[in-house]
Amino acid sequence: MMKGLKKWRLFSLLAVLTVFLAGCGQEELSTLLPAGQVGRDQFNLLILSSVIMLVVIIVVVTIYVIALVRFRRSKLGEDFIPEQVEGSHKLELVWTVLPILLILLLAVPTVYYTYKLGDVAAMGEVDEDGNPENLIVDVTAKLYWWEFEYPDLGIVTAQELVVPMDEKVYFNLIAADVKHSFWIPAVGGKLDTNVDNVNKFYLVFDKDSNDIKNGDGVFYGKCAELCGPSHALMDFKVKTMPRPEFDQWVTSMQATGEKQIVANEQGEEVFNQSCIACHAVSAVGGSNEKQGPNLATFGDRNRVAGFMDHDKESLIDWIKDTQKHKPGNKMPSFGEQLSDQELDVLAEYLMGLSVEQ
Ligand code: HEC
Ligand SMILES: [Cu+2]
Repeated sequence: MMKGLKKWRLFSLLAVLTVFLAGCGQEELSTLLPAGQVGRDQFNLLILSSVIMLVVIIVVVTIYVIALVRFRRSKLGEDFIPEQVEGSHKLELVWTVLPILLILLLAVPTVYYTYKLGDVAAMGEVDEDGNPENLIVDVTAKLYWWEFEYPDLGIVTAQELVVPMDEKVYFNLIAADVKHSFWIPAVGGKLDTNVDNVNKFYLVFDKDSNDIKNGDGVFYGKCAELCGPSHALMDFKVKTMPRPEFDQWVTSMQATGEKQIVANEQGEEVFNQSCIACHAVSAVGGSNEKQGPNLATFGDRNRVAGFMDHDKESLIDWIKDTQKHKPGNKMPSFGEQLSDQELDVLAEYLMGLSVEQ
């Protein structure tokens, strides 16, 4: 009977663990599968500190259990007085020096990497021709979406960060309204985006996001600072690609400043009436001019509003009732203003905003 019960307990423990651990190790969003040098450095620190803590726990628990078992009153009798060790030099030395060593072992690499990963000295460097050596992205976090501006390339995008692989990409992080936090679990972070000061750091992306099997070809980014009712939906996506492909993407983004191919002219008309006040459809020009995200490459995105499926139905759903999907967000719902036919052509038009072939 006892044996059966024990087996059953073990089984349920394993079952629960399976559910928990199933959440780990997904390439597109796991710190445990780092996809860049920064992520790897952070991961190694994590392992180092976990191992040290584990050793301490094991040693302490072992001593504790030995003491419990060996010095039971029932075993040694009421009058037993154990050996008195007060003032023992040997013991005092052990429990002073060992923790100091452990803390040094933790502190030295932690401080080293904190400075290394925060080193943005190379950020503004230019080559002989005066061209910037490194890619810089200005990130602005807003309730509840992300804007990515490439100041040296003259383009801006939203919700989807596109970066070249195998080089340092430098970030200027700022928030427009309240405090948010920029985090790409598989690649590195997180760093707060504050309202009144710019935080800087760099990341390295060394895996092609195209090769991620179940992540739709993107890494997942998150807001990691509770910022309001839709905080949990404040996601963004990261596309990484080889340098030549990235350069191509930049060129086509820059071309959205000129006349674009319009997939649905009626849709464009509706857009120009109801939406253009808050949304730009050209990636060229500064940020912060409009209240809503830049929609220049909306057709190439992987999500609507950062988290909904990227298809026509979800898009129409979003425009009709934005507040149902993302409570508290700054876009009004249009379900009452626009007819089904208008919504349909509008969605057709937006899905056609594409620079990828
Ligand atoms: C008052 C300003 C405002 C108006 C008008 C407005 N929007 Fe928005 N829109 C926003 C804001 C702000 C967001 C970001 C919402 C969020 O994700 O928190 C947004 C998000 C979106 C998104 C999701 C963007 C993405 O990158 O996934 C789409 C699509 C969109 N709007 C389409 C429209 C359409 C179509 C209209 C016209 C019918 C419209 N918007 C009118 C402010 C506006
Ligand atoms: Cu948040």
